[in-house]
Amino acid sequence: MKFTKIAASLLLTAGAIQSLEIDSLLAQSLETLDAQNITAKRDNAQCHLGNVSVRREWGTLSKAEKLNYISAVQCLGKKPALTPAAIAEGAKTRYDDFVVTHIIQTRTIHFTGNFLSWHRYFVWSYEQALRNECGYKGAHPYYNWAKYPDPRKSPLFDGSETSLSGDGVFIPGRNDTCVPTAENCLVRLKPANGGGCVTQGPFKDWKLHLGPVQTVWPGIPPNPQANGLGYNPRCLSRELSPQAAMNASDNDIVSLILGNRDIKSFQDHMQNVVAGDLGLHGAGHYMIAGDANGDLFNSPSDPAFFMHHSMIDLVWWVWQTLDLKTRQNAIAGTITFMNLNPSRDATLDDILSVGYAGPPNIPIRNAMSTMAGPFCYIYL
Ligand SMILES: *[C@@H]1O[C@H](CO)[C@@H](O)[C@H](O)[C@H]1NC(C)=O
Ligand SMILES: *[C@@H]1O[C@H](CO)[C@@H](O)[C@H](O)[C@H]1NC(C)=O
Ligand SMILES: *[C@@H]1O[C@H](CO)[C@@H](O)[C@H](O)[C@H]1NC(C)=O
Ligand SMILES: *[C@@H]1O[C@H](CO)[C@@H](O)[C@H](O)[C@H]1NC(C)=O
Ligand SMILES: [Cu+2]
Repeated sequence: MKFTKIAASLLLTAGAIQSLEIDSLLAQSLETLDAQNITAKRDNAQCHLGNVSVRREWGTLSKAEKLNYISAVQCLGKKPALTPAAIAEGAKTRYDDFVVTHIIQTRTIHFTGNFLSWHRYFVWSYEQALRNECGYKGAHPYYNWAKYPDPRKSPLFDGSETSLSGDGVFIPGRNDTCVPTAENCLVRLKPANGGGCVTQGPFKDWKLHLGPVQTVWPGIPPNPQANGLGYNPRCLSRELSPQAAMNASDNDIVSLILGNRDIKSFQDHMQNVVAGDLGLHGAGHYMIAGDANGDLFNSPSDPAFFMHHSMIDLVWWVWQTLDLKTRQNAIAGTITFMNLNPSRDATLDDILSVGYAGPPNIPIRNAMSTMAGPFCYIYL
């Protein structure tokens, strides 16, 4: 009962624009876990609802919690990289270790059987670095797209001192952005009010060091290396887009969760861009856009990446929890991007690696429950 009550009270104080169906599903997931009093074996200990760490929506964090998170991210952006220059010349900071890992593995972690589990492990690894190396005290927050039809008005992107900075400066006279590519324009995004460098808020001086690899954003100087791992310092650009946010509405989230009973259709609908619809994964990236979020490879260069991917993980967690028996260990898909180079199916024994980002390799099997393996967290 404990968590259901907390959830109910948070929903009332979260500044939500309306009561969302996804919040009811979230509360239902907590109720399920509570009713079963799930106790999972972790690597060295036990995880149960009495001591699980609780990830919350950015808008529900206190000012002190937000500032603590922001300064921890900036701290990672100042510590030296662990990645050797021989692997990535452009890796200058501890933060860059995460970007490099994502760039190197892009073709084997998207549109693959490990997409959800790899990104779960990636966000957790980042959370551990923030906590263990940079003094962050909380659980990793998330950004619930559906709460903010206009991302520019969200507490995460309002440009204030408690945001991850807001929109980029407005660049007039631009073309529409075609997704996924100009040649295959399935979704046409109109220019909004940004497009250029972020010049205000805590991340106004944030620098991208790596990439681009395949950004849809125009006018970005190419990386000195074709693999995007060379040093290419430049500003963080963004274009917060209410149009893209339309494809991550409450209805989109709930339809995905309730309308897809097997993992293959669930993960495909989450990632696939189809005519007129970015899908939840694409919508979350393109509502932030700019150089980084317009680049499948280099997207973690923008710290907002981790807020979006926590929400992706939340959606998977809710989907799993609605039918733990059949969904906890459900896996589908192969080990290559869209299976374009045909390959075998992924299995629970395949290895997840985050490289120099830190934590050891684990089998996918250990990343299927957020309360087992190395993890001990839930969402509220
Ligand atoms: C839930 O499980 C934990 C750990 O096993 C135990 O300490 C606690 O008493 C249980 N709570 C209820 C309500 O059964
Ligand atoms: C949770 O509590 C159990 C005892 O019930 C303890 O063994 C374990 O270390 C705790 N786990 C965490 C993550 O604090
Ligand atoms: C807009 O697109 C056209 C056609 O591809 C191109 O020639 C032009 O340079 C683009 N304009 C800008 C501002 O990017
Ligand atoms: C996706 O967004 C477009 C606007 O770009 C909108 O017309 C369309 O209805 C949306 N589709 C879904 C499924 O949300
Ligand atoms: Cu990714």
